[in-house]
Amino acid sequence: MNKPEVVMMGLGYIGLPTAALIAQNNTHVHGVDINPKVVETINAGKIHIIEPELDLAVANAVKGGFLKAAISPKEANTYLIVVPTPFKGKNEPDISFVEAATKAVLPLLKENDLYIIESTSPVGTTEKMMGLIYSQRPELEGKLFIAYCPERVLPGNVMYELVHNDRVIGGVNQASTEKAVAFYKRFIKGELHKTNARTAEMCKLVENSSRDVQIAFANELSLICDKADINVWELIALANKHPRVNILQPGCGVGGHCIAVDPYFIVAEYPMESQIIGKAREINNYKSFWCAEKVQTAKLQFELQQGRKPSIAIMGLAFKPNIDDLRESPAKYIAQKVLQNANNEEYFIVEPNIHEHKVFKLTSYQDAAEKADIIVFLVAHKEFKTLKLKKDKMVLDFCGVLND
Ligand code: SAJ
Repeated sequence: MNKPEVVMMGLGYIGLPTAALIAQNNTHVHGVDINPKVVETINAGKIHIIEPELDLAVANAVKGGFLKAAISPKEANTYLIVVPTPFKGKNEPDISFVEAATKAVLPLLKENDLYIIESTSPVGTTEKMMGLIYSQRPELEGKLFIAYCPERVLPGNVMYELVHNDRVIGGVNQASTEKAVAFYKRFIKGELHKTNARTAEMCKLVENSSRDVQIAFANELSLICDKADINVWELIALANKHPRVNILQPGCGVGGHCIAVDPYFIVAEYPMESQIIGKAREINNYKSFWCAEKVQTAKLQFELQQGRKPSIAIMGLAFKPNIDDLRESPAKYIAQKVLQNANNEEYFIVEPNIHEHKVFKLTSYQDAAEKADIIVFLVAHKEFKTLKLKKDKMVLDFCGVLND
């Protein structure tokens, strides 16, 4: 391949689709991942993650010679940092991957290069990385373009949203913002909104915190309604008939690698000020614990009433409906907790979007619903909506799958 124009540091859930999108536009991309297996898979034109339409985009990009993966970067004009930012210790953001990726490209940087961070990052990270770059390469001070541009795509709809979503782009100075906007304009149809790096960083955190807070409100209502003997799904549907009310749906907790994580980036930095954001995290975590406790209570109730142990179906393990992603999944947490409390009952674990799991023995949703005495709906997968449940079943619907 010719000298690449773009280096993509990180070929995960966001890096790989973004690399494929850029490459589709006949731009040479050198993708970097520390995992040699990932590199090998991509260079074979295949993918290591599940995302609709990504397989074809990567296959075409590799076949056309516009995307090549490697374990280390090369000289280019634009460097994108798209690596994970997990948390460590007591919910403190860990930017060591961003730092490592920056250090890896540092020796390759030259005047007029564009360096962009897309990874979700605590406020101030872009300025911090700028400090790191200029401390090692003082001759480049003021001669690079440095910006932050968070991704906003929804897993399951990434290839569409990457192109069509609006983006927020914040440079460390005006020239950097303009340069980054010009870069994204080549690939993105959504509007590109200009700001500074700190605002762009906070914007990403706020978007996901806002959703977390709204879901916490719905989850709090579900706890109240359980005590008040009111159907929370009906209640929310009715309240949402008001022209200015739009309550989200309660569930068995909040999962995934974004919404359940990003609010901590604000709380860790501004603990005194972020009361609602912190409390929302607590409520959403508590909701999963509460669901597991409810299963325990139902088990005991069944045993008291029927004089025998129930069989129990746990319906769904994914972190949200109709996907196969089990990472940070509240449903998986609840299944584990319920199994830890098992006392010789029979369990059927169901996840229609995966064929096998190394911990859970999976049962088909039809069999589980047919055989179990207690049916616990954790995820509103579309398959579950087709079930015709017998009248004698004890049903715990934590995700409103029966209320659609
Ligand atoms: N959930 C509810 N009730 C709802 C909606 C969602 O309980 O009414 C739960 C889901 O079941 C799931 C969790 O919330 O466990 C998160 O699901 P999600 O669909 O809200 O979001 P994610 O994590 O798949 O993707 C989010 C998106 N952010 C926003 O909608 C603000 C996406 O646009 C981001 O790009 C992504 O996080 C990210 O990477 O940050």
